[in-house]
Amino acid sequence: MSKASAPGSRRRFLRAGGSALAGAALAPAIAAAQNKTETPLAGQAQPLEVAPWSKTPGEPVLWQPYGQPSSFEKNVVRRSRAAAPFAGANSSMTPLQDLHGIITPTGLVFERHHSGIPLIDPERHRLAVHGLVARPTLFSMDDLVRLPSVSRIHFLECSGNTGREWKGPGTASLQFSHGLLSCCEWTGVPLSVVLDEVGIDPQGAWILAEGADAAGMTRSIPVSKALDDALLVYAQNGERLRPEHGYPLRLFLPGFEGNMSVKWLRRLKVGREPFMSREETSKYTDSLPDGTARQFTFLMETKSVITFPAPDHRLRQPGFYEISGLAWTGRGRIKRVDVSTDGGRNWSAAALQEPVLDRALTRFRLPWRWDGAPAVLQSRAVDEGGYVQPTGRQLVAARGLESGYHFNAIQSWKVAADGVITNVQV
Ligand SMILES: Nc1nc2c(c(=O)[nH]1)N[C@H]1C(S)=C(S)[C@@H](COP(=O)(O)O)O[C@H]1N2
Ligand SMILES: [Mo]
Repeated sequence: MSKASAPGSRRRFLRAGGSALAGAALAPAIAAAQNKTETPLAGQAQPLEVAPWSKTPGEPVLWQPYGQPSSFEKNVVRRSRAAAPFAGANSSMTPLQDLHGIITPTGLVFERHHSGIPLIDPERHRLAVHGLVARPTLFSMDDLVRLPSVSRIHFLECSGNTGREWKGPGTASLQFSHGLLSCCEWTGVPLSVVLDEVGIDPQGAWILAEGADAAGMTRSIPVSKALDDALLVYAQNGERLRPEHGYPLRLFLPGFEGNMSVKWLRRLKVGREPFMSREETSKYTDSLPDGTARQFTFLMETKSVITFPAPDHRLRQPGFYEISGLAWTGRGRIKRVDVSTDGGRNWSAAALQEPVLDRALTRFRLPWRWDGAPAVLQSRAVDEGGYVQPTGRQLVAARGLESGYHFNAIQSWKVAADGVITNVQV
């Protein structure tokens, strides 16, 4: 046996391990422990308790044929603002405060439905492609899944995300302020492949996409986007779409507002002009102070938010914390994220977790020692084109207070001396 198992060696082993692992934060405590025989740290060298779950065999294989999180994680769930007139026309939010890395687990992906979740039989589902095409075609799911496919990791954000922050802090939690946001691996057929199959007329400039839900949601998509990187998606994070995300087929437009990624897709009609549907005239336009509105604001702008610490957390004591958050842009890749702990006076560049993907969430991190004094935490994303995430004041100066969509301002979280965190505007 090795030296580590010799009598009396356990404490030396722990000390060595402790010293090797300790950063500057732990070094003084370890030095103190090494100088005394009985200290709180030396107490940690007592034999491990043998817990009840170590004494009997555990649950059998196939305990849960479809795996579920630990019951100790039962608070990590989507949440919804209640009190919509019809529960089907509502949304639920992703618990960003509890997530790690960049992929959103499918069961925690936010939902936005205009008329509930249709339960569609994939055998009976058809996609009609017609209008200015040489060969109008009805595709079955089997027809589509046979075609050449791709998988891409992209964020999906509702353009109404953070809409309540236009007029100052509107929500008391990260989940409710920024939770209409997710990032998944999407698998499907490039729309360009299907348009090639049907022979799109050179006069075609716009495509109407229609959902099979009771809302019959429709949006006009520029043909340039359709031929570039639009996907007809049937799988998400490795499995077929869930009903709430468009099973069996949805459109997916990387970097564009979530509303255009029409779920339960049943029809694509090619035309010369945009179709001026409800969702691109009375809704999903941005009212300006002079009474006009911006229309067809497809791109989701460069944005970021600190996900830890956030109002959904409370800091128990001063000391070391890792500030962590997410940045994303419909324009391409994130180049830099700056973090401030003093309300924007000083900024430090955060570390970006690789891989930094095109139009995906990017995780950033910055070590922080909280001294126990009030602090205001902010993050500011810069994309590869040099666009800098604006302040709320800059955004309001440019667009006024009538808009509900496309609010991408810097978010401020205030940490009070008691560790309580609130949403503030500075
Ligand atoms: N057919 C249809 N497609 C739809 C919607 C809808 O209600 N019906 N909601 C849209 C909106 S507003 C958003 S933000 C996204 C949400 O996608 P998710 O529920 O998969 O997160 O789907 C879009 N596609
Ligand atoms: Mo949306």
